[in-house]
Amino acid sequence: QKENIRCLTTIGHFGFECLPYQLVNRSIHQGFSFNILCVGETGIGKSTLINTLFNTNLKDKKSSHFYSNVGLKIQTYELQESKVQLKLTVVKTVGYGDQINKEASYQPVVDYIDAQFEAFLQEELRIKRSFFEYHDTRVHVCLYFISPTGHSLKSLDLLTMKSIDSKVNIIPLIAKADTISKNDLQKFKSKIMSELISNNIQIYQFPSDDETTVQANSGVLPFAVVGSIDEVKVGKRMVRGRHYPWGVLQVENENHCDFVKLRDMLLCTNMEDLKEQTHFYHYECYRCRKLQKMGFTDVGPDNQPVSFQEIYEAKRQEFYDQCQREEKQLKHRFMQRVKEKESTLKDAEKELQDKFEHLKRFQQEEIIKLEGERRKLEEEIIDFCKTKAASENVQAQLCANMRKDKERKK
Ligand SMILES: Nc1nc2c(ncn2[C@@H]2O[C@H](COP(=O)(O)OP(=O)(O)OP(=O)(O)O)[C@@H](O)[C@H]2O)c(=O)[nH]1
Ligand SMILES: [Mg+2]
Repeated sequence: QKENIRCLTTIGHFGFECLPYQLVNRSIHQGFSFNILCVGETGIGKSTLINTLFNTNLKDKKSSHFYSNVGLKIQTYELQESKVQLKLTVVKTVGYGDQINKEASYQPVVDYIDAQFEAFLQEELRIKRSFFEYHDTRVHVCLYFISPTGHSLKSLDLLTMKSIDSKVNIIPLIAKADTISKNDLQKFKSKIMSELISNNIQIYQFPSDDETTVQANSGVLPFAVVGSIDEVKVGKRMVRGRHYPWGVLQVENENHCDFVKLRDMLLCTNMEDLKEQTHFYHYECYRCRKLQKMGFTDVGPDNQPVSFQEIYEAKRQEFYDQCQREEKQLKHRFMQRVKEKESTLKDAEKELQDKFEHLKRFQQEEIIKLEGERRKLEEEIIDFCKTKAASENVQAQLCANMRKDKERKK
């Protein structure tokens, strides 16, 4: 009887087993975004590596070695691989390590990372949010290019990594790894790792829930990479590599360098984890610090949970009280200054009054003195006139007498 039952095999999926497909379809429709920060000295191979990673030629000019400060070059590209669209933002340092005084070299990098967190926080706090249109520029990964010196990390490397390790997922790379021999490379790798550990620098930790990835990546850090988008002929195949007089270095050959491991880890296996770490760990830390600085907290002084509204109202009251206090202080200070001004003005007025009285007295004395002198002068004039009149009389008398004498003589 059983043999007669017709078995049907289902074509397609039914029920909630379709949920993952919904996510896949929606993600493909929306597209993905990924933001990479490349920190490394001028000419260390940043642009070449990014081109190699995304198998494209993202045109980029070479930087000069003569910038007085470190800057950042930000470029956004729309890439597509089969049906998947990727909005890629690449931020590269310009002039990094070229200054004599390297003290402030890491600051622009720190400021850029913080500014992207701040922009996202501001978007989050807006009343009308537009997360679908918002271009999230938070840095998902920092590729730190280490010079292939074969010795140890430079102090600038340690300083920069230390100041950004709590803000971004750092993946250390040994750039231009084709310039170091295989033996030296292994020693260099262990030296770098021990220096990172002794300086307590946190680098990106691969997710530990996937055993195969953990095993594949163990002992590989820092990735020793070589970049090139040039095609070179090896046997009958064309491969991407660098052609030297003594042979060809194949970029995608795992025996030659760690490029494939880096690409797999960055783009195939851990891109989502890097984004999650950025959002749930680094951004969360920034947000927490920022909100705490603004006075927000989850629990009150009595260790009881407090709501956002309660904090807001308490803050508003605190602000109002502070305003009142400041207004009172200002008024008090103003009154004090008015009093001070009044008393100085009164002093000045008194001084002026005294001066005026003094001058008045002096003037009156002068008037009296002058009056006396005038009277004296008038008396003198009268006396003079009298004397003059008397002398004129005498003179006239004398003239008359002389005339009489003359006439008598005739
Ligand atoms: N040997 C070797 N040379 C490389 C490698 N990657 C890049 N180069 C060469 O190094 C030079 C500089 O490479 P870029 O990719 O322009 O370096 P960059 O860091 O982007 O330089 P700026 O943007 O000017 O700071 C070029 O001549 C590259 O061909 C590498 O892995 N090994
Ligand atoms: Mg470049």
